[in-house]
Amino acid sequence: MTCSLDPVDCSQVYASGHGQNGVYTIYPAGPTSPVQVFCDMSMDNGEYQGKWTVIQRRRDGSVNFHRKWEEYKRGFGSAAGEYWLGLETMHLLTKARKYELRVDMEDFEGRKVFAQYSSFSVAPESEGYPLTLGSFTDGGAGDSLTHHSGQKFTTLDKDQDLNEGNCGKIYYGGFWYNNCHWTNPNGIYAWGESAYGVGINWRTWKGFTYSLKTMTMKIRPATA
Ligand SMILES: [Ca+2]
Repeated sequence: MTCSLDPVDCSQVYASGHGQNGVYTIYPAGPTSPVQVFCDMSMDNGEYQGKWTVIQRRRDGSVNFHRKWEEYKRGFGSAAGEYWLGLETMHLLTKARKYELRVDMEDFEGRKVFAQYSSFSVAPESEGYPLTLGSFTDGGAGDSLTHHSGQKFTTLDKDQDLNEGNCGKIYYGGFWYNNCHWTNPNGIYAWGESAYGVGINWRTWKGFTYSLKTMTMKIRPATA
């Protein structure tokens, strides 16, 4: 049996014989730089697809996401729970091959929806780690992320947004803020109804005063 010694993402972890959802080690920057991730190995309609590498996950408020640039660059949290994979790893992955993005979300009444994008890439730090998204497919959530495509990343200590203030300070997160947001995946975990714009918002589904129960951003190699 052959094994992929240094899988760069969950699709390669799966190809090397691991079919269970869980935490695995990937090596997007080479064998000396292991990164822990959560792999979503679930099937789509029973067909083989590339498996999902989770790049961001909120689900219980256990991790503080109001952090500085260096931490958003390197990643933080726990791959078994809430975490941010890190902008540098996202850049390395999406530089090497084409990925698509899916954002899964759930409210406190148990409703689940998603939004999917045909491509997802993050350019180098020297350019501000800007986000580029492909075309949108609706899974009931509506499109709140295209508004952020083309934007650089902003944290409380690095303002690269289009607002006269710092969106990361105003809305307590780090993100590809515009002026400022339609979605705030890295905002405050606020258990439902919450102050305007500061929670884990997705404008086109629950608006700016509802913080979602769960949100997961995950990528896989694009097939088209
Ligand atoms: Ca600004």
